[in-house]
Amino acid sequence: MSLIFPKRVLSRRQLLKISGLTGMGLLLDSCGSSLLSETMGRTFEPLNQKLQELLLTQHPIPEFPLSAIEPDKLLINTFDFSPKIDLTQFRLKIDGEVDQPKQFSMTEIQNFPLTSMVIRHVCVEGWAAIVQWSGVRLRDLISLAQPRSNARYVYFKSADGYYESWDIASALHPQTLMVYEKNGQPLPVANGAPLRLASPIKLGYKQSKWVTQITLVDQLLPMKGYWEDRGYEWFAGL
Ligand SMILES: Nc1nc2c(c(=O)[nH]1)N[C@H]1C(S)=C(S)[C@@H](COP(=O)(O)O)O[C@H]1N2
Ligand SMILES: [Mo]
Repeated sequence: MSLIFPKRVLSRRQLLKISGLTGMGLLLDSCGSSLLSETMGRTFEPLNQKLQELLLTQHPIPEFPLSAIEPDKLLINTFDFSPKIDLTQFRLKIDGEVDQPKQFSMTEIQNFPLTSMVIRHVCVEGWAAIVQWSGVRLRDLISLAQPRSNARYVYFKSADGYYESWDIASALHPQTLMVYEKNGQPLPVANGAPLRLASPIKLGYKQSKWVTQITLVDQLLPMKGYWEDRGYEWFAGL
């Protein structure tokens, strides 16, 4: 992993230098089903979170040119099944710690300004792909719902039973998008159509497909995410 993804290692190194955990801290990178990495994750996550939030809110992530797209490298990674979603019924709900809960149809979502980015998708299972994603900025959808000042985390519910939680700073990052196109084409169902998360600042498992509900909360619940609840790191920053 280190040789394949130098960018990720750099930001890890920076953190490890600051937290003085060189070596030990690298254990946090592993797929974490061991007791040790779970314990380490719990103990040091608040520190990581604070530093990473600072680092990432200040730096936009450089994007790739269209010519760098690797169409065949994005592998389908779905824990169970691809849900069938009826587009006429589909609504993206935004609720929780907001003053104006919202529901958007795909037509409404597609009427918001389109943002495109070419970024690297990185899966902890050891593969990566440069992909173009297009859709709307999550921050624009969230701001329409008028988030309350106590909103600190964001939960994403998916139609296949998957769930994820993010820190609010990462969710509001300008390159965190709800996307409905992949490499200039309508998003395939296997990749999360009608709507999925995409962001260059988080590992692949944070990027929920088939998102139907976005809930702002003031604290994390015992269920943090599908893979996190099976031992993977929660922040999962790149
Ligand atoms: N709803 C849902 N979202 C998901 C997953 C999933 O199983 N269900 N898998 C995650 C993982 S581990 C990765 S690497 C990416 C894979 O996205 P892709 O299948 O479009 O390549 O989706 C993420 N989002
Ligand atoms: Mo993944």
